[in-house]
Amino acid sequence: MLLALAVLLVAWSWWDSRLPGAYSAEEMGVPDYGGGPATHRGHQPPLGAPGGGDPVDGADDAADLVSVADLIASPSQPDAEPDVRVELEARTAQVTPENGKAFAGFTLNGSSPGPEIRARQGDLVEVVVHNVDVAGGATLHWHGVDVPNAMDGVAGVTQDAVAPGESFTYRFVAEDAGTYWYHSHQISHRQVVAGLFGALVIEPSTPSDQASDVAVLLHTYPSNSRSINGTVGALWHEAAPGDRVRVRIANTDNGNTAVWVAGGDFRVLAIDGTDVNGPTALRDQRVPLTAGARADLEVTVPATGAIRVQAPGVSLVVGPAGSNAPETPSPSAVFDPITYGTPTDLGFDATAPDRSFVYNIGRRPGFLDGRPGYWWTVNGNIGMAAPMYMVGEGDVVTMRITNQSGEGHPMHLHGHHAVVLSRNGVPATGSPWWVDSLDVDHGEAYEVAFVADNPGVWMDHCHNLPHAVEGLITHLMYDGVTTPFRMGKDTGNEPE
Ligand SMILES: [Cu+2]
Repeated sequence: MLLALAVLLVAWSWWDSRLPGAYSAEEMGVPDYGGGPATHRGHQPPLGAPGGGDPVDGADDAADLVSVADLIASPSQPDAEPDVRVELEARTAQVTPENGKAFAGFTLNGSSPGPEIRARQGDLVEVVVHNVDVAGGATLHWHGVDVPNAMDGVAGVTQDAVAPGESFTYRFVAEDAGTYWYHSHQISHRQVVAGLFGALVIEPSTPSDQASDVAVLLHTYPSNSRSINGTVGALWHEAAPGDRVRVRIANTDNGNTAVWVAGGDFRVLAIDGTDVNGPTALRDQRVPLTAGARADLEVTVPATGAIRVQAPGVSLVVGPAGSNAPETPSPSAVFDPITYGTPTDLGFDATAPDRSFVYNIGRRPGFLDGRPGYWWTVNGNIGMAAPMYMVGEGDVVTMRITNQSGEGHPMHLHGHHAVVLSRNGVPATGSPWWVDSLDVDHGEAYEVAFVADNPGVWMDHCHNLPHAVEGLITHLMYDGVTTPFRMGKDTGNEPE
């Protein structure tokens, strides 16, 4: 009898976990209002809850809904002339990193990484992606840039994957200076590692204190080639003795890495694209970089020789032509942003949130889309049973992220930057520590806060991309927003 019940329960779990061939991001997850008032959402009732619809008055008011496709840059001037315009051709290719081993992957304009895109703060940026022959389709996501939702590049949520022979035009205003990167958000667990990514730098509108700056992407290709801007080994950036140089570093891998500076002091000027307030000199510390994260380091070229910025297996030598700097092992001391720099105003009151969410990451056996496995959970639930975080525009939101899953997770919220309030109950005391990619280790608990100021449907997921495939995905859903796009095996859209 008990056995029969157990079998029935398992069978029901399996049945209930299966996804339809096409489904909307609006159907994903169980609405969580974070202690605030219920909000409207699109037409789709949650799966398993027929007749869901509008939680406020029980009816859908189509007239009140805004489509994610209409959440664009400069809606009043859709044809405004861009300041920066780039065309990118995505192709399937045999890729050989400089000094590295070949693999079957992808290129953008014939190379991986794709071209570095540079804009100045305030510029209207237009990027046209042409998919020449990437069979599964492709998109571009602007990692860390709080773009309008229609430009977020998430297949099946904010657009359809760009099929071979087709194009898509991204337009956004480069509002926040900083270091970012772009990558495909279609079948991303395969396309990003195999080459569909590049650097995006938004230069400040006011002149910077540094003599020059250089962007470097750390990446491990499928051939196990560990690279810096596509080169295995060391790169060199020319600078004169005494020059202060901003080295913009992005970790484009699925796993954590670290960077350090051999032979001199350095400062951490920015984290995840946001300048640190009052950065002080550091020495002999390694700076951890979780998946997707960026750090801008300021180094000063010595009077003789050069200075070397290192990461495991790769490095950047900064100095005059022909100069060199010794390699050093990774320092044992670890840079901690939670005490670094000087506090300053956040611009909002995080002590009086409109909504407070919890994002507890765990792991347990169960079914994800009918597949048995040992899946990631959010607040104890797998897949569609995980929460959908519901917000209204203007809400001040806090989120407590904990992890008891046995592994660390680089958590990435699209469309917003969150500020770290505390870690393991210890308040942040340094510069406001703004993140879009936050490493939450097993056993850790972070309290973060943000202002819901960018309407749309935004992924909030693990950027160890295979983990996203394994269900570590939720969405932040704004009041009154709807998406016409669909995911699932019948749609060609597979954002993870
Ligand atoms: Cu993860």
